[in-house]
Amino acid sequence: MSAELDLVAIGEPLVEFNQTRPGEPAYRMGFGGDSSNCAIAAARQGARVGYWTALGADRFGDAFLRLWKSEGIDASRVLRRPDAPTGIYFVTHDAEGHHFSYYREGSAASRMRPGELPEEWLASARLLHLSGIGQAISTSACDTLFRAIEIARAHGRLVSYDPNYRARLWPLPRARAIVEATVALSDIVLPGLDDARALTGLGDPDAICDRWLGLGATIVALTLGADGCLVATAGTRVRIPGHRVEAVDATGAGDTFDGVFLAEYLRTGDIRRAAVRANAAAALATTGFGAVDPIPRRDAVDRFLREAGEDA
Ligand code: KDG
Repeated sequence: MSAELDLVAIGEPLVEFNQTRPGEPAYRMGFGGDSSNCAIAAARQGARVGYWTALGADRFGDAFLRLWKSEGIDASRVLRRPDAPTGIYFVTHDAEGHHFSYYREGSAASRMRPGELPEEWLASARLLHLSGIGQAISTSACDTLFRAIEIARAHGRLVSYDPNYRARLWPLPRARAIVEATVALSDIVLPGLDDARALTGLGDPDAICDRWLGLGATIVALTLGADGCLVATAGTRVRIPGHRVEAVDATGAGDTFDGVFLAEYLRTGDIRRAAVRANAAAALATTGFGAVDPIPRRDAVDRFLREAGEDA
């Protein structure tokens, strides 16, 4: 079967209400959900992207379908449920950073089941992307994502995984066990440093990469916040320093890194180029509020890199 899509992502999209100023009771509506953010970031780089989930048969679900259509993302297999809502979350900001409050229990996506997966459509993509959040929202969602991995691997497709640890969604021992099992089935692992530290109990970025490469991943692309990223394979270490930007909201920056890294890696097969672009895009994503609006397009990343004197 020839690949029709570069990448498909699976998970839970959530409508976002992002506080406009710390301490003020005003929230701006937008879109979020790590796997959807990643899909949009890849599409904005020019990749052919698909997204699969289940949405409520509600207005927020309609809004997501309009969003993906406007981004050129194939959402043709997304399910709608009349008996369960699309999930939402609020982001509040204070001196310690940003904080999430979720309203997602029993959501349409959390009720996904393995038998609902569009198997042929999934198998037609070069790469499957999923995250630890998608696994944490329910047992049936976790089973569905493992089944999706099985399908992708059976068709010789790549699997990428962002562990995206959310302590409020599942206990650490369970998260550790599931994340380790998933890393062992993944080609590309894209963790953030804080999550990776919590999940491995290790502090040093190189040691974290060694641990996850040792489990079976081929590429570990570890984001280091303002310090950039470290990308590791069995024989290589690529370190890209962070960019100084006027950061106002880090929501979705890691997802942007994932989508841009994957799009560029699938386009060129070059982990350094992928890391340079993803690192720049993630920095740009922190300069605006919300998860989706500030995700940069290809030309914005080109311009930013030119101005920074970097070539990618
Ligand atoms: O990375 C940003 C995401 O965390 C946000 O969009 C919400 O995916 C989300 C989640 O489930 O926490």
